Amino acid sequence: WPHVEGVEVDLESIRRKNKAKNELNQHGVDNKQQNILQRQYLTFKPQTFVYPDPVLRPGVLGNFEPKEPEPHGVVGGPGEEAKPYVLGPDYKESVQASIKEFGFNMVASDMISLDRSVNDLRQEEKLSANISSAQGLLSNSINDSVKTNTIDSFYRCKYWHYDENLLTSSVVIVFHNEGWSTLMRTVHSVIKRTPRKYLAEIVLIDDFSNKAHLQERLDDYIKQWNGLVKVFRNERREGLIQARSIGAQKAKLGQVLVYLDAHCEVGINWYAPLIAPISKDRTTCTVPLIDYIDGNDYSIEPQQGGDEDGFARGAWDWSLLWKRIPLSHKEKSKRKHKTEPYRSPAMAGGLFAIERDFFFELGLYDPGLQIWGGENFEISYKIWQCGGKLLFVPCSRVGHIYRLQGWQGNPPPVYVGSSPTLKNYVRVVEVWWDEYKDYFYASRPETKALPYGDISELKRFREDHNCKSFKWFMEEIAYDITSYYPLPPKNVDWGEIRGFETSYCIDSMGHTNGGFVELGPCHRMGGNQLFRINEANQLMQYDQCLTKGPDGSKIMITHCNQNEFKEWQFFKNLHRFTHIPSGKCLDRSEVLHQVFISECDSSKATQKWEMNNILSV
Ligand code: UD2
Ligand code: MN
Repeated sequence: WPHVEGVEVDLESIRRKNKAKNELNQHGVDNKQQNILQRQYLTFKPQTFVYPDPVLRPGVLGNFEPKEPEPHGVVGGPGEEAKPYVLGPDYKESVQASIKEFGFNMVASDMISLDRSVNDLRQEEKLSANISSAQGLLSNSINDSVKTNTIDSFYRCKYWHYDENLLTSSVVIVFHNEGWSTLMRTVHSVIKRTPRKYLAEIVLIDDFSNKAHLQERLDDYIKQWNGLVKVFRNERREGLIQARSIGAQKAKLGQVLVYLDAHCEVGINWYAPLIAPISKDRTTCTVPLIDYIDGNDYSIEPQQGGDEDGFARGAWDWSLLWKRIPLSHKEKSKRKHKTEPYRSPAMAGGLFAIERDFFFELGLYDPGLQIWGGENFEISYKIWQCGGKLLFVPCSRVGHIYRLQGWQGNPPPVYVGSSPTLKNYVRVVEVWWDEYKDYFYASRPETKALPYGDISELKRFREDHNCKSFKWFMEEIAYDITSYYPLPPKNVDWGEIRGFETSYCIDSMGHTNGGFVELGPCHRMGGNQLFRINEANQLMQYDQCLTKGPDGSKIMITHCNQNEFKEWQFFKNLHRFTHIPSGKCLDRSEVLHQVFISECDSSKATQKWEMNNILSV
């Protein structure tokens, strides 16, 4: 890895502002102090240390493990030990309002201590048998695999011992208009559960929030930590992706950057297991297991959808939606113990740790990615294809609050233009997917016309760093993704399906999974009027197929995999869609706006259709 100095992200405006004042003085750390810390940082390079691998010592609690239960926020108080905290009906209106504004029940959150205790979700004694009987079993068993299994079922995360000289970290949290107590609980949990000698700083990047509580109140509140927690403010809304790159530049003290969303709670002894693999190999990037914090009652549970141990790997479908897939046999067999880190093709995006210099060497995030989405894949591909590794770490657990339905969201700023997330996806597949990008366009044909900007710098980066091909990546790392998400067939045609020479188009009306499609005025915006017909004879919208409904005639839209509902043929010149199984033709009633199949009759105008590409969405 040749060393590349900090890659230019468009930070001019911020730089101009900050040149005038000394940021560090402003936040309570003077220059001298910073120089000392920087020097320590420079002499504390990973290369100069040999970090021993963690060892599992059955029967002896690992280092950094709390010997006593950690202090409660408010003993027996609301939400302690992550017990569900349910509010009575009196609060209904204020709860609804807070969900709309922040995506979470802030009324409940505000009542829960910022220092609350959490439940320990790490893998531990599976059987209720006590440790001495486990030890008995161990010493009696000669067979190694019995031994391993026994260790695995009796002793889990608590019994790993980590090196005492782990790398230090800057924890970076970017936020835009987040609720107060969920943001501050993130900060509190990090301070409370991270050994102080490893926590260099917590860097908050305020992505141009406009809520009063995130201004002076925040500045005042963090003074209690004497400079350990700092806040930097973007002068315009950058979006979470560039805000994280800015965070990498601002966070100068830690050797590792640990990113968290602004509504997390770190678990017990989260730090050592997450950082140890990076101390061993600086091109390794790690991700904790992300637990599910309920945004209504703040209980914490493991996420659904992993394997029998609750483990999953990160993946995608060919339209670039985030997916989780179980641990493969191959990854399982690479490890001796279930609680060891395992390889994952991709990360979810919000929570991860990466060595600071390594992140700069990777060029941080693509500066052309805007606001939200796709950056998790960009960084995953970049890491794997350019010589790094991405590991999920079962013993490091961090809870994340998922936004509730009813959240008003954060519309992107005007300067970004339309569909920033889709443009991000296009940039990512154009740079990293090589010939596989055709499968993305087959799944999202409308993105082909999106202006995604200049990617020549990124392509040059790929060459200069001898990054491997996507084909290599698909064969070596993401080898089983196609067994969950098969490569999609090519499209024969795509666009809106318009009644021939009319202004009415087939519209899913947002229905899925068994709803009916209807006719609506053509709007040429894609979305619910965007369909595609592929070489497998499927007529699709996103991951849904059209087929005939239970009455045998009305057209239904329902989820399908590659082998289902291969039922349609489009005769472009005849303006006809034929439903192969019934031999009938696609038809419509213009008065009732229904779409159905009926006996083919070439004299019927309502059986004539055209499929028009929509070039600007
Ligand atoms: C997931 C990720 C999130 C990010 C996103 C895709 C997890 C748990 N979460 O969605 O981190 O990778 O996918 O891009 O993996 N924010 C800003 N500026 C903005 C918008 C958001 O600073 O313009 C902040 C926001 O306050 C939060 C973070 O960025 O702290 C992530 O945003 P989110 O929580 O809305 O994303 P999420 O969890 O739905
Ligand atoms: Mn989030």
